[in-house]
Amino acid sequence: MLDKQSHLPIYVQIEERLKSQIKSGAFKSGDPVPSERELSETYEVSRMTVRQAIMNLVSEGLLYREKGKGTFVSQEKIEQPLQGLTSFTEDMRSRGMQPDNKLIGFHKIKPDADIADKLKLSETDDIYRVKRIRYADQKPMAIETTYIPVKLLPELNEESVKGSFYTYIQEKLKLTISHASQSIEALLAEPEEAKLLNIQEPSAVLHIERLSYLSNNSPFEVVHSTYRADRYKFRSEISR
Ligand code: 16G
Repeated sequence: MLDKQSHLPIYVQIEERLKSQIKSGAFKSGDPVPSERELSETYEVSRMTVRQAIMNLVSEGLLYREKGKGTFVSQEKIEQPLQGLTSFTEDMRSRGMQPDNKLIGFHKIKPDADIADKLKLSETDDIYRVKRIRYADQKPMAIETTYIPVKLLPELNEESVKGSFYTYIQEKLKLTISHASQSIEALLAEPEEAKLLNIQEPSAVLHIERLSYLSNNSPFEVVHSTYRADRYKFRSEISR
């Protein structure tokens, strides 16, 4: 039962109960949680109090609502370490998930000033712009637009990016990927992104920009990625 004398508000205690039931596996992802009426009867509290707890868990991403159907337990987020320069394919395989790719754009274009600067090119040089949807276990996770200098990887073609781009660089071209810098920012999904990622609007997404280098210090990719914020969280180890 809940502790009505506690300094912890009742709705927070209900949140804690539901969280521990999710953690223990009593409620699994995709399971419906009991209705507001059932919860208010179980805990002998008002429906308003229960609603507050549910709303907080929905905004934390632990639960999601489906119109006319009810409230369900979300899938656990993929926790991505911020150390290590890994590829999407490697990341998904190391979690026992099946990576997949849908190539939705492959063009040779001229870079804008920002991309030219990052790739150490002039605006008259050519770059490839590769747009892919990345899937894990058949679910869309991210949209990636990769800008690659043509003079560095002249033979790149659609086949080279239908599988793992990093495998192509390392195994086919025998080049060494060495380091990268990366930034992450929270945005709202654009309508087209929401459609491709199969998420509702408005939804938060994580926008990541990565600039990666080969071991000879040549920048070989600028990548703009849009990750589903309901499926991803990033972790870094820090010390002092
Ligand atoms: C990751 C990288 C991306 C890289 C891709 C290669 C981030 C934010 N981005 O998605 O920069 O191009 O992996 O993946 O992590 P692939 O080898 O599976 O094609």
